[in-house]
Amino acid sequence: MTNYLDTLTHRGWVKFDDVFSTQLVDEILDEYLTNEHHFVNIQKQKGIAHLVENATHHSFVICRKMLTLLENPILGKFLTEYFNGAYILNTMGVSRITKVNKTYTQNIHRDIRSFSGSNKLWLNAIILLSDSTEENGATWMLEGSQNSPNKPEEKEFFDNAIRATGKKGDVIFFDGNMWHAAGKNLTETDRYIITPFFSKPYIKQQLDYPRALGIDFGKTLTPQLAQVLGYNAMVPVSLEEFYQTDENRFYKRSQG
Ligand SMILES: O=C(O)CCC(=O)C(=O)O
Repeated sequence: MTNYLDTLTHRGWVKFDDVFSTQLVDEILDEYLTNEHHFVNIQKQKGIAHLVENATHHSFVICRKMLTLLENPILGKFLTEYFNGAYILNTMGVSRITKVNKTYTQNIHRDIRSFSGSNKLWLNAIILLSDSTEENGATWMLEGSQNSPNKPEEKEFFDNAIRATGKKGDVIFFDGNMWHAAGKNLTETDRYIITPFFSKPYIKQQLDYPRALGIDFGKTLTPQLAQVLGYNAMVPVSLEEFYQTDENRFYKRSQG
């Protein structure tokens, strides 16, 4: 793992090849496409569908097969080493890059709102559900930009950024401070990715996963998956929930 961590530190990103089988990835994409309308309906009801076209968030709340992706032992070991201990899932969504319309991730951006410098608070991942090439939208990444709080100018970005290409089933990790953008898709075939973003347990999740999935659901999970989904880092909502013996605490001591 040391080599992967070194690459991440020096380049700002690193790729793990062939982590997930084509069969698993295809099953996950099928389940997603069958259920995408649930997300789009809510986006439409709230009047924001045009802002988030081709992107859905917290997709595994409905598409449960996706949870398998969070149980991979190699990625788990890497994440534990990166965070030097406990970590949780902060957010996770699916995005599509098409030839015909724009996805907001194609804008130059970074996903952590407050620059955190070398503090290891947040790590982005991209799981490739499609082969990702320069022609179909592979991510532009400006190596080194993870060390700077300032957004680069468009010219500086596109003159110097590299393309993080890969194959279906590969996983790319990159520093949450890195400025990046999805590319354009010049092909007729849509490109799909899943983006789990991980953080230290004391950073608020973008959706309260333990309550969204249910406390009883947590009891059916492996300890590792329950940890990643935040079941050990919950915030109590009453004094009764707050005053607890150690083993029953909502936010466990192990969470940093
Ligand atoms: O599609 C990509 O390659 C980039 C995705 C991205 O930038 C994001 O989800 O924040």
